[in-house]
Amino acid sequence: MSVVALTREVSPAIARCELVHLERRPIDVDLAREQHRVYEAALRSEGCEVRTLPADPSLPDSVFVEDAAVVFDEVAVIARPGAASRRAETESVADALAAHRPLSRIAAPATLDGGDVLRIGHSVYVGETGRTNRAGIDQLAAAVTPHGYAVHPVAVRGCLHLKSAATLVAPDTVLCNSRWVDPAAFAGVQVLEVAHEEPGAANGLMVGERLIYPSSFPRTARRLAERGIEILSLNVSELQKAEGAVTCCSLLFTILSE
Ligand code: CIR
Repeated sequence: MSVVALTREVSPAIARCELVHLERRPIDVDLAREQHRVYEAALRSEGCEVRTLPADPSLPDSVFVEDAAVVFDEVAVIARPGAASRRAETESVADALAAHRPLSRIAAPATLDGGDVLRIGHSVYVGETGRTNRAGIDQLAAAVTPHGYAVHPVAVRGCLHLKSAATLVAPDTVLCNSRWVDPAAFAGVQVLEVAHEEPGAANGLMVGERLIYPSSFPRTARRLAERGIEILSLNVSELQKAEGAVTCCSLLFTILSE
């Protein structure tokens, strides 16, 4: 089964990215590009076929493709990002996905960022955040409930997206910052708490047998390793300055037929 990782090159305008919880700090664009290339290489090393969209100088945040769509086996839901500056990111992502899935689109006044959607099997947890509103959650539910998914709204506080606060780091384990989301929201899985000193540490990307994980959270990385989770540690400092993390730089989906 072939897994595609859809990515997009770092925009030369990334310094003008949206920021909500972080102070603006200078971003080294060349280093960001290099870190992104290493990220893509990690995806390849785990067996993904990486397909990269060209950089777009008019869309500062467009490297964060996760926010533009949510891909299920049955349908790709094209998001409507909560930040107006990011809305034009979705068209090229929709074009890239159209060959692989029927498309369903989130429409105004709804907003939804893919970073707010955490799928665990057929349970779809959706953060209600500054980026994703209740109408966005309802439209996502309308698109995927007919395919057997159950959509659960989740309250999130203190961070950008649900997946800033919780991600799946093993088939049965959610890594979570319980100050930002109540872990009781996730039924039937084990919860591993981030190290207290590392509030931003809850975002890891499971791919193949490993977890792509930022090198900037060593204490939480130790907790993951103690659970037997194998980590591919990456320095993503420049992407983190743009309030990005590791899930947000790719859209992973299985090729069902081509
Ligand atoms: C934003 O504020 O939209 C971007 N600067 C960061 C988006 C990160 N996306 C994600 O974690 N899914």
